[in-house]
Amino acid sequence: MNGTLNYYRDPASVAKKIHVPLYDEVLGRIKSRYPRGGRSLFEREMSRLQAVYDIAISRTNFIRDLVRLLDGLHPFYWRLVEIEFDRSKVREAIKCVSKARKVSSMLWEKYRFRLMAAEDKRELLKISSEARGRILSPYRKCRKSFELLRSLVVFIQKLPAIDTSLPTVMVAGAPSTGKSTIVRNVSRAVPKVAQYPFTTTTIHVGHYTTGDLKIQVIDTPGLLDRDPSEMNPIERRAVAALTELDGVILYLLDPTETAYMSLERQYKLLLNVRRLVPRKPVYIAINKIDQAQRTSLDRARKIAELAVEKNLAGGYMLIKGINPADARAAIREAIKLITK
Ligand SMILES: Nc1nc2c(ncn2[C@@H]2O[C@H](COP(=O)(O)OP(=O)(O)OP(=O)(O)O)[C@@H](O)[C@H]2O)c(=O)[nH]1
Ligand SMILES: [Mg+2]
Repeated sequence: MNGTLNYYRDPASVAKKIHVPLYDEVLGRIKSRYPRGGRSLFEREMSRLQAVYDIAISRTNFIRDLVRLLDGLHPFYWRLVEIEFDRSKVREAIKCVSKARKVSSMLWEKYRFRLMAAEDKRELLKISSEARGRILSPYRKCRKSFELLRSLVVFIQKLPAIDTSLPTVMVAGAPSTGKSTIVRNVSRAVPKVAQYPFTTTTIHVGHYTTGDLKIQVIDTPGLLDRDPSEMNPIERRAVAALTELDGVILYLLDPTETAYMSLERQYKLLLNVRRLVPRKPVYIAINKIDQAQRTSLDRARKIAELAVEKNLAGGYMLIKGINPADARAAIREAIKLITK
């Protein structure tokens, strides 16, 4: 957990210790551990019932760790979870398993006494068989819940580790503006770089140390200039980072002929980002200056100046992000907006 905020710093490592069995696996475990023969009929039936109950409970102990994990999940991670999972369904699934544990405990108490009070062999066998069925029944009803919770835990196991206490630069912009190139060039993170849009589909985290300052650098997927309600899951992951994490946004402008979006649309996108995060500092880097034509560069500069004038950005610079020194300089300039 993060000491000050009580959030898990690396939920993936916590989730890796949680195993969610499927209902059939719980059943399989019971069958393989089923006590057979030996002692008196009463003892045998009692120990069978006990095995059913004990295994069902011990196999679902994960629910406590999972609830604790979800309670300590930073809102950013919750946003990522909610892109893939319906939160109310997750809640229902947890309720289903928790309830099954409670109901089975009550039934176990009840049937233990009924077994003890059985008057003959036939009644004993009848009560015992009924008890096993009823103790397992609430778990069987959670079949889908087990599946959902398992995929949720597997999803959390893959979430990136974000340290909310570090000064953070979130690299954002339209597709193919060169975001991942910069993150690769300043850190050990290795997000894929390619010419096609939406190469990055999820959040990547790297670290860049300059002097005494350790900076967390976050690569986000490309954004399109459209309303959040129309965004695809890839864009929504970028928005999750921009809105939920503290830090400064390094907004890249691509002034080249081959840019995915015109400079006007990239400006419009900046306005959209501003609307999403009105108070977060933004620093603009006009990227790929090695490839841009003079006229486009002038236009990009005008746009950046307008953005600074309108308080949409705290400053701008021109870079070629493929050059590691330029990439580092952009991160250092951006972080100044929050560390000065
Ligand atoms: N000429 C030139 N090309 C660059 C520069 N920076 C990045 N590129 C190229 O631009 C293309 C896209 O780069 P990426 O880093 O994948 O861009 P991205 O913004 O992460 O793209 P998405 O993840 O798809 O949004 C790649 O072909 C890079 O090599 C630069 O400074 N100069
Ligand atoms: Mg990328």
